[in-house]
Formats: sequence, C-alpha cells, structure tokens
Amino acid sequence: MDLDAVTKQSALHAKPDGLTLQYGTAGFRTKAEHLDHVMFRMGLLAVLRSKQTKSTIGVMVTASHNPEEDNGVKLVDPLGEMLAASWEEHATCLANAEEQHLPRVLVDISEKAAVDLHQDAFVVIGRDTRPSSEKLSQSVIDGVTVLGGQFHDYGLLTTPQLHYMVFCRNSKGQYGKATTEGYYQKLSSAFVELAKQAFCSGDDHRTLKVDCANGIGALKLAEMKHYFSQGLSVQLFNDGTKGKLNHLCGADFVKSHQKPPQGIEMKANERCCSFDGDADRIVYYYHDADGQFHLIDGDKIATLISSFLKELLLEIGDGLSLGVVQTAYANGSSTRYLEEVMKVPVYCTKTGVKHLHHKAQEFDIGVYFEANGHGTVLFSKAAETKIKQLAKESEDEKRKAAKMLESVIDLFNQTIGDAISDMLVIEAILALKGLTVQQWDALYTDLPNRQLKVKVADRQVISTTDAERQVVKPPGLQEAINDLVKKYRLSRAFVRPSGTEDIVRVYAEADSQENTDSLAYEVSLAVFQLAGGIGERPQRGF
Ligand code: NG1
Ligand code: ZN
Repeated sequence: MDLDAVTKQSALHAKPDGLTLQYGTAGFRTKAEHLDHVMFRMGLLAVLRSKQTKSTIGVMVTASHNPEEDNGVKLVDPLGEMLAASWEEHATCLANAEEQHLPRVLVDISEKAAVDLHQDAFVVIGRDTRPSSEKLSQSVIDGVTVLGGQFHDYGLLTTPQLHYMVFCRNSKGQYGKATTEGYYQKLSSAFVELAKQAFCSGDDHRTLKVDCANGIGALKLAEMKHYFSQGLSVQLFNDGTKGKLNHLCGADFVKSHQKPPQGIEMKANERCCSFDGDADRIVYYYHDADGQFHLIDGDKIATLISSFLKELLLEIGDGLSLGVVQTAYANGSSTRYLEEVMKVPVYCTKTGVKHLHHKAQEFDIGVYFEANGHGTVLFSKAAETKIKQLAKESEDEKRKAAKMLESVIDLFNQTIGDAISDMLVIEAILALKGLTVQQWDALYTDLPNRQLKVKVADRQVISTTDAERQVVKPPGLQEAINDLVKKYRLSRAFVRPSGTEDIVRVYAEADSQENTDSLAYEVSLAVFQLAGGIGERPQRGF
C-alpha cells in the first residue's frame, strides 16, 4: 500500500470535521454533499475486500427510495450478497477516521482481516440516476486506483444488476454473462420459456403499467422490454423525463401512503406496479370499479409465489423443503394465510434484507419478502441439481413441473431482491394460473395497518428482541405497548429504531383503520414519553 499516495489523494476528498456515519442496513446514506470522502474510502475498502476474498467486489452508488438530494454507497460481496457483518465494522471505522488517522486505519483493517496485500484487486461500480451519483462514483474510482486496484465502471445500473454482475464475474460466467445484455437475455428467455405454456392456451396479450419512480428502472426497462415483448408489454410512467426521483411516486411512496403514485393513468381493474429509485423493490396495485385503491404488497407477492412453487413441488414430489421468511412488518393476515391455509412454514427475522436472505438460505427453496416489496427466492445448489435432473429424466407431468421450476430458478435474481425479475415472475405466474389482479388480491384481506415515525434524542435507547417484536429497553415501554394492544381486536404493535433514518418506527395493526390509527398514535405517544421524544408531540389523526 502506498500510504503517502493515499494521504495525498485523500486530501482531495477530505472528511468534513465532526461528521460520523454508520454503515447501516443499506450501507451509508445521507445528503449527497457529505459523501465525497465516504465514496473515496469505500473505493479503498473495496480493494482490500477484493484482495482478501480474491474475488471481484461491487460498489453501488445509490440512496434507493430516499429523496433525490440524498445519496449512499454499499459494497457487494463476491456471491452478489450484502457485505459481511465484520466488514461493515471496518467500513464504519474507515468512513469515520480523521484524515491523519486514515493510513493507520487502513493498516489495521488489513491486519485484522489478514488481507494479502500482494493479491490483485478488481472492483465493479454502478450508480443510479441521481445528479450527484456520477461525481461520487468518480470518487470511488479514485479510491480504487490509488490502492492499485483494477476496476470496471458500468455507469448507470439498477442495484440488482450490479449484484448480478458481481456474481457473474465470480462464477466465471456460470451464473450468466456479466453485461446488461447478458442480464436482459437471461431473465427474458426464462420468462418467455415459462410464460409460453400459458400463452399457447390462447390467452390474450398482457400489458402492465409500471411506475418507475423517475429512476434507473425506467432506463433499464426501456432497454429490456424488447427482449420479452412476446410475453408482456410494459407501459412506463414516471420515467424520469419530467418528475423528480421518488417524489410522490415509486414503491416506497405507494406502500407508505397506501395510495397510487402521481403521474400514472389508472383505469378500473388494471394491473399496475411501482419500482423504487434503484429498482430493488416492487409493489402492485389497482383501482376497483368503485374507485377504491387496493395495494398488493411484498407479503401478497410472497404468497402468490410460494403457492405457485408449492404446487410445482407437490408435482415433482421430491421432498424439497419450502420456507417463507418475513419481518415483523408482514401483515398478520399474510402470516396466518401462509401458515394455516397454505401450510407453509413461516419465519420472522429482523428488518433488513441480509437477515431475511440468511434465513432463506436454510431451505431448499427459500422465499423471502419484506412487506415493502423487497425480496426474491433462493434455491439451494442441491435443489437446483435435483430439479435440473428431473427436468431431463422424469416422466411427463413431473418433467413439465421440473422444467417450469428450472425457468423460475433462472428468472429470479438470486443475489438480492430485483423489481424487474420479480415483476417477470409475477406476470408469468398470473398468466399461467389465469389469475386477474383482483383474484390475486382476494387470496386474503390485509388487516388495516399504520406505520409512524417518532423523533427521539437518541434512538439507540431502544433495544429490541424476538426479531424486533419486543422492546427490552427502556424499561416500561413494552408493558405500555402490551396494555395498549389489549384495548383492540386482532391487534399487534411494535417499535424499533430505524437502521436508515434518525427516527423510531412504530407499527400497528388492528380490526379497523380507525382502531389501527388510534393504536399507532397511542404507541407513538408512549415512545415519545418513555424513550426521550424531541420536537412536536405525536398528534392524533397525523
Ligand atoms: P429501516 O429504516 O431500518 O426501517 C428501511 C426499511 C427496510 C429496508 C431498509 C433498507 C421498512 C419498515 N424499513 O429500514 O425494510 O428496506 O430501509 O432500504 O420498510
Ligand atoms: Zn431500493
């Protein structure tokens, strides 16, 4: 390591005094103007991680569903997964080191992580469409090059595309070709293969309206749509030509406000979906004939997908295990439906995809989704081998099911939730099962639910257990929540410090929207009073 060169270059990406940031659930995230030094340093860290793993590492510049003025950065590990937890700590140390300590911190990390500094390093970089992203990704490149790393800058990519590129490169092309063309081809041909079984039965041509949150999803979907146009035609809205990124549109807006985005024309009973700003989340929705809005969130997506997979697994009868992983934010009705009607085992983990992802890896086939629409399906190597074998050797009905599962394996981006890949899977399943969006929605009825935010002086005063469903500290808060929950029917509530924003999140559900809103308000007040609320007290009726 040429530490003098690092010091010199770092001065061009100097850290503002007093700023400390945490590598959270989704990497570093804050106002774009505070991130230059973080980007440079993540370039440095990516080189060390690449040397240590002897693999290609990814760096993605994006702040996902957050406002256009924000930005963020996260590292992608060799198999296309989120950065390992021990390296999150290194990332935090490095990002927060004062200028003069930077060389020492780099040496410390290299020693602690037993990095072989003579190894070559290779880093791939992607970015979203934010105005700040281009310059910030250049700072990442400066960090990579000063430590002698090689790099490939993919420029504009969705987050899941960058994860795909990393995995392709480290699997020596076995997972696919590490180009956008390779990504489009892999997913589209799996989709067309799967969906054609429905279309030969004379189904009419399918169309879908997609709200792209004025983000990168619009550019990539516009490039990709020709590849799957035989099976599906997509109409893009909020494609970034006019509106602002994530402003009054996108998956996060639709899910949290429970209303349609601006900028999309919806007719009664038409299937619509929204991506978030970096296209790793998707939610569906429609207006019924009375103009009422219906949201189909990640929980209902997981339900549709797992019921389809369960049918195929019964068909091949090979005892492969199927499990669904959710977080505490999953609607109670979805959990009940999965467990009691579909008889599928359901597990709850802490918020954040990496927790869901790890749990899902315990099954032959693990379906995981956050209610906000982030999720995918993972197939174990053993399951994949078995399915491929059956697709070749078994008798007719079994073979057909195995072949469909084979397409499903190719169609899911198995590195991370991917709005484009999830959309194609959902569209294929709806076509195969002949389901309308209303029929899908009617699988079960969501319990009314409400999410609120409470500002407190220090959100770390709250600690939780039981996959964030119970508060341990501060004392008395869990008892207060229990008493409030008891007042309502079918009720549930929990609170947890956000991993991405400086707030405490409150979640409540109950038998009616009115009761849910009361419960959410009362719990917010309890948090405000017992956990050091600041600013305005929570208000009834928001
Ligand atoms: P936090 O801020 O920790 O609640 C949010 C989402 C997560 C996840 C991350 C990363 C909710 C309630 N939380 O985390 O599910 O998507 O952002 O983007 O939606
Ligand atoms: Zn996102």
